[in-house]
Amino acid sequence: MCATCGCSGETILEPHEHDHEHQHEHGHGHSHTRTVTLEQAVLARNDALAELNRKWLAERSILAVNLMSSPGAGKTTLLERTIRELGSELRVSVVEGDQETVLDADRIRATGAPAVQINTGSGCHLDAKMLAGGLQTLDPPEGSVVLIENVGNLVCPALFDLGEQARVVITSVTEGAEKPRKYPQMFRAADLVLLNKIDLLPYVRFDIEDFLDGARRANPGVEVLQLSATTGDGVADWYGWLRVRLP
Ligand SMILES: Nc1nc2c(ncn2[C@@H]2O[C@H](COP(=O)(O)OP(=O)(O)O)[C@@H](O)[C@H]2O)c(=O)[nH]1
Ligand SMILES: [Mg+2]
Repeated sequence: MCATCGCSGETILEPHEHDHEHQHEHGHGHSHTRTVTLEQAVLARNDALAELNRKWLAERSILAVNLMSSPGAGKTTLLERTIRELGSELRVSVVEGDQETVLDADRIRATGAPAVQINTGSGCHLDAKMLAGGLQTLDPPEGSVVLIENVGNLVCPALFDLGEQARVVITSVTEGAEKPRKYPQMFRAADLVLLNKIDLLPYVRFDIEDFLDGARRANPGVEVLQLSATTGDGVADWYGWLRVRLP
């Protein structure tokens, strides 16, 4: 269950009887107290599993990076290019999250990298338990890099720690410059912001200064890199960012 929107990716906890204390029922048949208690419990359980993932990754000196964006921002395209261009230098494997289909995992495998697809059904984000399952299947080698493509969604994935070392948010210029102001949680959680599809800047209205201002209001000092996953402009800086984090 998603603690933000209540979508049922997986219900992992039943509320206990004592959660009913201090409840006041609303016309729509649930209480806010109970909802908050359940949300906190879901997130606490996730955080505990995320810590296990972090330990597992650290023991194997594996760098795991969680890529988050709205659908279509260019996550898979950037992963494809990254693997093609860095594949001889880094051992990369990929965990793909989508509600349905294995399309993105197929795209990644076509580059030669191992990939596992996780389908979340009605769920809107990956969680730590899903990543643990993905890591078991992939069995990434020591000293390698695991790139995690989260479910396309600028809201819920921000809440769920996977045990990754770094979080990257990708926004594309076709989405509008105000997105960091509208979805500040996602930007607040980011270690790096990538502004993708800069090749389209001549064709869309996008105020880069406004975007940068919004990103920095959400997350002062956050690094922002501008690139195009299709033309390759600016990707060298992204590769540099990855290289300095290698185990
Ligand atoms: N013009 C342009 N199109 C891009 C760029 N990156 C991705 N796309 C296109 O955007 C669409 C969605 O890309 P995809 O990688 O599947 O996005 P995802 O849903 O975030 O994985 C595809 O048609 C890509 O070709 C880019 O830098 N420039
Ligand atoms: Mg994708």
